[in-house]
Parts: sequence; structure tokens; C-alpha cells
Amino acid sequence: MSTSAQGPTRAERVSSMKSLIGLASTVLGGVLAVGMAGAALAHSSAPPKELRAVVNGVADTPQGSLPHAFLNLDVWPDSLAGEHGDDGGPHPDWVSYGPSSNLVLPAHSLVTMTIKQYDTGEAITNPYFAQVHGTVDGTATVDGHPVRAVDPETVGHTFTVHALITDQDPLFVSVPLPAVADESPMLANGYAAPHVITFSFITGGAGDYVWQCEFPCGDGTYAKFGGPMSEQAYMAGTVRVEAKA
Ligand SMILES: [Cu+2]
Repeated sequence: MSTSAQGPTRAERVSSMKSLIGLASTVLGGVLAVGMAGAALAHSSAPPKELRAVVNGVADTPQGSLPHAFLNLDVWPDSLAGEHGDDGGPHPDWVSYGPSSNLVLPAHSLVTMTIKQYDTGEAITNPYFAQVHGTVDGTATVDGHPVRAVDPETVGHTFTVHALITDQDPLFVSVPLPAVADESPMLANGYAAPHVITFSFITGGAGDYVWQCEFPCGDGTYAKFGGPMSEQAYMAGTVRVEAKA
């Protein structure tokens, strides 16, 4: 969908995003800025196909009755199962999210996400990201069990949405995705049985956000925040919250 009819062109948005990134680097520094810069740089190439949450009914929430939207994602130890094609595209061995990293959510809605996590893992660098943040009741479910955190020693990836410094409604959601055990048997699809993680959060008004895995699972550059960690369609992407047309 073209956004040009609705406001600034994509080039203008990329350029304003770049100045925001400059500000963010100065203020925040370090790892957070590297992650955000990765997502912003990925903006400059054609964005992956949109993956839109599907509204199905309404839900009772702490903010009253809201449309209830659903979105499913997978996380794989390679890039062979998602949007990069059967040959895995330019980096078949890179860890990846799919089926797309370009997410669209409805504004002022309860969003329930289900993530199937197929990858192994290890100890997370920052235990803050082994905790659940920003969900409706501060919990997520892992294989059906409610949790507020997972073992920081065995994390596969995280799904972490954050806002840049703008006047948009804030949105911060971070959910740890526990690692599949190293010795798990492979299923017919070539992957071990995944952990299934679900969580729900409430969106505010329309806005553009970024998401990022906060487990440094990339290549050796930038303390493992390089490679797949800094490219959209692997361990980073965008979240657009859309008002009803
Ligand atoms: Cu990751």
C-alpha cells in the first residue's frame, strides 16, 4: 500500500527517522541505538511484504471493550522457511523471523500474538530482556503456562517493540522467547518442536514503531548485534499501528 496519499513520502520519513536516530544515538548511545539504527537503515531498501493482524471480535480489556486482533510469527535458526524463499536468499544461515518482519496492527485494539520459536539459545546478555514487559497483565504464556520471565540462561530470542522519540503514543512490549533444548529431536520439517509463546498488549493511536530481537544473536560485529540483528526481515522490523480507514 502506498503511503504517499496519507502524508510524508517514504523518503521524507526515512530522512526524519535518520535525524531521530542521530538524536537517539546521542541521548541513549550503545546497544539500543545500534539496534534502532539497524531497523532504520533497513527502511532504505524495499520493505518486506506487510503482515497484518486480523481482527476477530472484541475483547474485554482494562481499557474497556476493544477490537481483538491476532498475529502469528515464527522464529527459525536459519532463513529457509520464511520470506527469503526456499534457498534462503542472500543469507540462508542467518536466524530469522517470519513470515514477514513488516507488521501492521490496528490502533486502539487488543493484539494477541502467537510466536513459534524453533531456535536454540544461551544466556542472555541483559537479564531485563528475560522478563515480560508491556503486556496486558505483565505475563506471557510459554507452551500454555503463564510466566512473567524465563530462565535468563536459556533464551532463544526476544520480541521487543519500541518507539523512537516522537509525539506518537508510547508502545513498549518485550517478551522473551525461551530456547529449544540443544538435543531436541528434529521433526519432519527439519526443525525441533518449537516453544509456543503467546501474549497480548493494547495499542494506542496510529504510529510507526520498530521491533528488534534484544538477544545478541547476530554475527561477531557490534558484540553480536551485527548481521541478522541489524537487518530487517531477520531480527528486526517495523510495526505500523494504523487507525481505522
Ligand atoms: Cu534473535
